[in-house]
Amino acid sequence: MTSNPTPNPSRKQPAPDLIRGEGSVVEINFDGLIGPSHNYAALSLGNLASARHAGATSRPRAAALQGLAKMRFVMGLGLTQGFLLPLERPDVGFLRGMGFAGTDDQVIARAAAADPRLFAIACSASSMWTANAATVSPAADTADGRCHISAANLSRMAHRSIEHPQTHAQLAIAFADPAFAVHEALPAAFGDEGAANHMRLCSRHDAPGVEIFVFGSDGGSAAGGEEGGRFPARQNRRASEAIARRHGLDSARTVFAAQSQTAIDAGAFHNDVVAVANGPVLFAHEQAFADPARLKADLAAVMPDAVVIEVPASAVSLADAISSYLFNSQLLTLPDGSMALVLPKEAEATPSVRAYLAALVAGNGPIRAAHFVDVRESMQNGGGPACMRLRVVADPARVDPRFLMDSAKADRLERLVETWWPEAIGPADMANPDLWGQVRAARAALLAEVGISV
Ligand code: SUG
Repeated sequence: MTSNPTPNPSRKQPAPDLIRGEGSVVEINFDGLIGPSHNYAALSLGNLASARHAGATSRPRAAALQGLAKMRFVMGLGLTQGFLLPLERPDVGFLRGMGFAGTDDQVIARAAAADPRLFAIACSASSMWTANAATVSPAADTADGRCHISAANLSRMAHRSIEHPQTHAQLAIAFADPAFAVHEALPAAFGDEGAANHMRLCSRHDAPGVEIFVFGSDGGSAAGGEEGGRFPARQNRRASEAIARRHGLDSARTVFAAQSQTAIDAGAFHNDVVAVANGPVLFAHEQAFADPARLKADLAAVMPDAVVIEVPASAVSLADAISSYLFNSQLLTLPDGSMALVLPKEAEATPSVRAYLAALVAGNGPIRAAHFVDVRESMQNGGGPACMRLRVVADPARVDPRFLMDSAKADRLERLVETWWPEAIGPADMANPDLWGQVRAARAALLAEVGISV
């Protein structure tokens, strides 16, 4: 873990026309609408929930409705909600690149018959976890006063590495306004998993913050302790540094911290499985970071009013934290200024976590409430509430409104999901051409409903 106290000499004042007046800039949570191909193919090494559900039957319709219910819940707290669309699945362009030819239907049928594992990669609905879509640096942190958004290459897992071209295309539409700068993914040699390994502390969302980049290995070299653990480290230090540079961050307010190998080996494949930040609060497990004392000292130096809530292993073991997804929660500032956690129901069902949370919200700290939501279908693939959202601090008026949610749109999307999404996908269904026809028709109906072609 390091922080570089040298100020960035190229730092300029934010362009005033790009930063809107106080109050119009808010945190918007962009959730991934869960796609009709949601299934349990166990494609993610090191993700224990995904491995545990290998070959289970998924319920895409229930999954998407759970996701929409979570969005409604967050809107009900008085917050602004957005969404991103599921990607084209099966990814016919990817399969063509892998040498399958013919009409789209032929490409799909040939790939399914020739290589079921490769076909599963092309079918994954993994873009639902939008915390991995991109890294976002709000305008208040950047040299040019724009909100910078870098698509993540997700290069460590094959099924995720094919997401970024379509994700970037979507981000470029949603954030086409000059208030934003949308960047392509970094080269694949430098693994980047987006906001799942990035945290931001600030006094308020629209004020300059401290951005914390958490990495698992250096990247870009076979030497130097690369991939020495039980499970792969997905985020590279060099990728994090590149993102900080291209976003024009002030190096005096940027911190790089190593994940602990213990956490990675216990199944914390992303930092957001063991830590979450919001406003001045960092809520983390004591075993999340390689050098927690150094991180705390770095934060204290750059942000004296930072509040670190460190959960000791004696209260919640790393294993309980990871299986319950205590930290993979949305830590939100509500309109009244208080903070609330939106957690998965699995956290409530874990006795050590339930007891910890009861004491936490009863205490005098900044976190005043804990709410539990049912996102079981996503959880079974290792994605909790925090994985399901990408936070963008911006004026909603600058965002393409087609990507913003309201309750009438949520109603329409629920009807659409009930009509088009497959009810279940079991392992035997994967090779069925009818299923893939249904999945493609479902996405087409969604694009028509929201009026986006991407
Ligand atoms: O990359 N699961 C995702 C879960 C991502 C969670 N995101 C965050 N922690 N921010 C992953 O491991 C499972 C898909 C499968 O196995 O078929 C999957 O990709």
